[in-house]
Amino acid sequence: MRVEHVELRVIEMELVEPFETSFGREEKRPAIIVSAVSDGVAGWGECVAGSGPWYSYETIQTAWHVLSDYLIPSVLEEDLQTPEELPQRWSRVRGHPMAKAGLESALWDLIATLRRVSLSQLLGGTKDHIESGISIGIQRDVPALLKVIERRLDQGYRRVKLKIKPGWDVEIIKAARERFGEIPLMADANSAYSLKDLPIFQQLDEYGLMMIEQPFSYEDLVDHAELQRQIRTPVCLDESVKSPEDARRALQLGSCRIINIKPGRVGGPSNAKRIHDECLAKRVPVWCGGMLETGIGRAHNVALASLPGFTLPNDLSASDRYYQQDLIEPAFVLHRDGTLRVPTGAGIGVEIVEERLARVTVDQKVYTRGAH
Ligand code: OSB
Ligand code: MG
Repeated sequence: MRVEHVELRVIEMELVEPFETSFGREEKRPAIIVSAVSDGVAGWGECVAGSGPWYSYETIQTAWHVLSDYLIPSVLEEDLQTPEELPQRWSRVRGHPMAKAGLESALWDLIATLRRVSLSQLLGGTKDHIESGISIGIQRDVPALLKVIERRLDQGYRRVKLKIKPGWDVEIIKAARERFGEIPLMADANSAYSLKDLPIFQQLDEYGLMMIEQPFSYEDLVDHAELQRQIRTPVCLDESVKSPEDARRALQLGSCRIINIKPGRVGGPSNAKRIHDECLAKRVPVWCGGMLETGIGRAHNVALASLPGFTLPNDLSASDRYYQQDLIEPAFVLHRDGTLRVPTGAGIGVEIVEERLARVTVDQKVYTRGAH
């Protein structure tokens, strides 16, 4: 495939409600939307780097730089057979998985569209709907949290994930259990604790959580393994798994029993699929995480989550949980059985509403073959 041009757009989307985690509170979600054109057909991707280096070191500006100066020139200069070549081709660029994933995902959509197959089919998906969970941020107080949980359960979400941080942990899990009984419940700490906090995890261990996500440092595998030896609740890694190699090391060390796969965090759909394949072979359950994506990134994640190893509910909620008006049509809606449909049209299978995209665009640049 010969890519003729690539376009980057920085957008800013207003969240329907602020989202607070142990690393901060966000009211707006910036993103870079990537489009790549070949034979007059466009493929679309989304780069999930943040406004600041909080979840990972990548930001909108670092991703823009790496895309503009290294990744885009490489796909404009050299034709490509399949996007699966890209992790190897880009291995000279150390790190920057979110920048890589933004462009690689646009190329997956482009190839699927050119071949007139759905992205789910191209990736090897086997499901026509995926289980939807909800990630609930830190709230003002416990009564406010219980109200949010109740509303989300009424809407049909199949699993509730509560963000925790020191001072907002055992008490809220206890309150949720007392109020809602044996609902599928889990906690996500976004690296807010260390092994010194073992007693907190021993208390949490009494509440039958499906898993505890990323309790310790974003760089750690060893202390997580120690924690997993000390508690029954499965540890799930998010931030600590940035590549297929990290996933292999984490499983070898026993650092977790479940992996949250986010294509942005692991360098793109090819690496995400590799981690899935290895986990499936080793019978390690996986699920697809989210980064408050617009419908473009969400459509990519839904296609990925249609692979057979995604056996746990995903952080893929309906469009209206994030944004008043999504950038795509049709929007993702939660069905009464708590699932999202996997689009069947070519590529990501949703239409980009360019007029809405234009309204949220704050910066834009086109890169053309031979022009740099
Ligand atoms: O840790 O999973 C996380 C959102 C932004 C950054 C990190 C995380 C999250 C979420 C939201 O939990 C998941 C979603 O997109 O629904
Ligand atoms: Mg997480």
